[in-house]
Amino acid sequence: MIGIMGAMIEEIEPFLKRLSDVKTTQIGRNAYHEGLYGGKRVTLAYSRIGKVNAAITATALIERFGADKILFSGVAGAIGKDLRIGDLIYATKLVQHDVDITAFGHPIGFIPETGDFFETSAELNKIAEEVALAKGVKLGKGVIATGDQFVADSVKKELIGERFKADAVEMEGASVACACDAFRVPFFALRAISDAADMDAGFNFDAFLASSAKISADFVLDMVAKL
Ligand code: 4EZ
Repeated sequence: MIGIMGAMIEEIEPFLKRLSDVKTTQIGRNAYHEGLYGGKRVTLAYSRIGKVNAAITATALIERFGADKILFSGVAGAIGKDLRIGDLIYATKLVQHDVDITAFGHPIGFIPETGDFFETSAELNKIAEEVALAKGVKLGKGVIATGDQFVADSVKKELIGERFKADAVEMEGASVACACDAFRVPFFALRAISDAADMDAGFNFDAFLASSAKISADFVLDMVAKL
């Protein structure tokens, strides 16, 4: 079964509209929608915002619903200068930019026995490249930095960019990657840019959340058809 998740309802709504035979199960505070897309069994959920919520939902998808891969779809703030609102970027690896145990000599983002960068599935990334080619859409790839902060400050953004060579910033990806790594489940993370993580980020996020979420979801659905 393919697990699909987003953080916010707006990020999964474009999927929900196109699933058939939907059966919704409430587990605690989250709803999980099992359904079919192009004959494939998928389970769809939004976690609510942030690393902890996202790790919980990823774990439930794996442990309660039997997800053997997880595809994350949503929006992100751009760090890379060549990324525009609506552009797609998938993560080659992800890092928690807000983890700090530097007091023990570890670099920011690093956790003993866990590491810092989580790699995504080479196989799923290859399918993404094929879909991009077939659709004729531009698909960026790079490092996505995750933390429990909405970044709306050029100085903070540049710091994250320099420290991790990060191209985009959001609040869930690395925690889902961590859960997938822990359970040995292949992970794919796609985001469409909603803002540039600068002083206009809050305004642009509100303006472009729905349209960028749809761009990301449409792409992931084309991937599902190829899995
Ligand atoms: C978190 N998501 C934003 C949630 C915002 C408002 C109620 C993506 C995102 C993001 N995260 C888009 N732009 C971002 C930015 N500049 N910093 C962090 O995954 C909730």
